Amino acid sequence: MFELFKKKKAGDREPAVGRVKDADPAKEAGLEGKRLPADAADLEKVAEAPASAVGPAGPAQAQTQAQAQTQAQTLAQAQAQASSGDGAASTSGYGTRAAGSWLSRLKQGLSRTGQNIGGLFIGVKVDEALFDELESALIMADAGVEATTKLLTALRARVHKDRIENADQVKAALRDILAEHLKPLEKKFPLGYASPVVVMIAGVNGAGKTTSIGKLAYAFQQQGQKVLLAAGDTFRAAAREQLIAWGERNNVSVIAQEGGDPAAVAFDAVNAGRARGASIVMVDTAGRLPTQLHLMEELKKIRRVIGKADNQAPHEVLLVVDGNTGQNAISQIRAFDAAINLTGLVVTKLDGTAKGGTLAAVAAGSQGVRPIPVYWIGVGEGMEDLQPFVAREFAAAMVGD
Ligand SMILES: Nc1nc2c(ncn2[C@@H]2O[C@H](COP(=O)(O)OP(=O)(O)O)[C@@H](O)[C@H]2O)c(=O)[nH]1
Ligand SMILES: [Mg+2]
Repeated sequence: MFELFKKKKAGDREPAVGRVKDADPAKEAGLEGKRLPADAADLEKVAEAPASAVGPAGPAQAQTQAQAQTQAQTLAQAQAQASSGDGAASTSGYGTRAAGSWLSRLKQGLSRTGQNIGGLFIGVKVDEALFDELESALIMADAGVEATTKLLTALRARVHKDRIENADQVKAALRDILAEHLKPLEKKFPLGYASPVVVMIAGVNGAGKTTSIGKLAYAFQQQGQKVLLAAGDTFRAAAREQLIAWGERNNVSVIAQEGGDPAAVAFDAVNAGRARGASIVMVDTAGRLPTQLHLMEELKKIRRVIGKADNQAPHEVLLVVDGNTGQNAISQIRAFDAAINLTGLVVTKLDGTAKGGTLAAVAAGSQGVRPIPVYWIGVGEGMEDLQPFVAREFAAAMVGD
């Protein structure tokens, strides 16, 4: 049984339940080649079905709604705070919010690393001891051996070539070298090249997948995109409710199913997206650890089944990584990449106590990781707290500038 939720204005949710044909990926083989307009037509019927088709909310459901409501309130507060931020207008194209406030949050978040690295250059001579301390500081910041070695080699060469004798200039050189090093991870998220662009989102529990999808729904709408969401985390009712709440806040539809198969939800969302002329469909998934092999298999299946609804899809496969994860992030990225072939990363919670060096490790291909682009960074819980990754800004925050 499928539910479709479309929120037009506050208090106007229209849940409806109907039967969707051939959407059970347990019959995965049977789905081959079926790109059914009939499916889409059924889904539209579903959307128009009377709300009375929904059973009364049980206690469990009532509870998850209460949780979603609390989250919505927290979010509204965060937004109210965010919108009172100051600074220059954003040049990111992600809304009109002041740029100063999110940049200062990134700096605040990386302040430990910023102080550890930036502090080394105060009132010292440029000598071997400085390079030694810098090496330790980069390792402490989770940059890993490969990136640290590469950065220091480049820095020594530049100090030598440019005959730098002043510690402040060494710091400036390090900032530039770090920015160049991170630059290959900087990539604008492409839009509009498929109808719809299908984006699958994965990651461990609590990384910030659902929140990031909510923020992205907002950002994409700001850019004139028509967004559809798929509640592929069918594992927890609260997760579905959370995505639906984000959908309501953004006035976008959410394809959801009570329990059941996440691949089926994803499949139907792609078809519904095509039928409704959505420009982008984002598929949420349940959190999982790379060591939970059966759950990694499930993720592969979701990817395969999305491909049956549209053989070019998913166009983007994103891993959401908590910026506080440290070195373990590398093994997460490697494992998810091996399973579902990632096209991009979203690094969240960089407003907290993240060290930041992990991105330098990714850029260096540390421990065999592929240098996968970082499309966005999360710097808070509010709607506008997801910003494109800019290597230069990130490098500046890491050296405490
Ligand atoms: N401070 C901060 N919190 C975040 C950020 N992104 C997500 N969160 C919070 O992290 C928690 C888990 O997020 P959620 O989206 O539910 O994670 P999921 O399990 O991966 O879907 C929530 O409390 C979010 O508000 C971020 O960039 N900064
Ligand atoms: Mg979630």
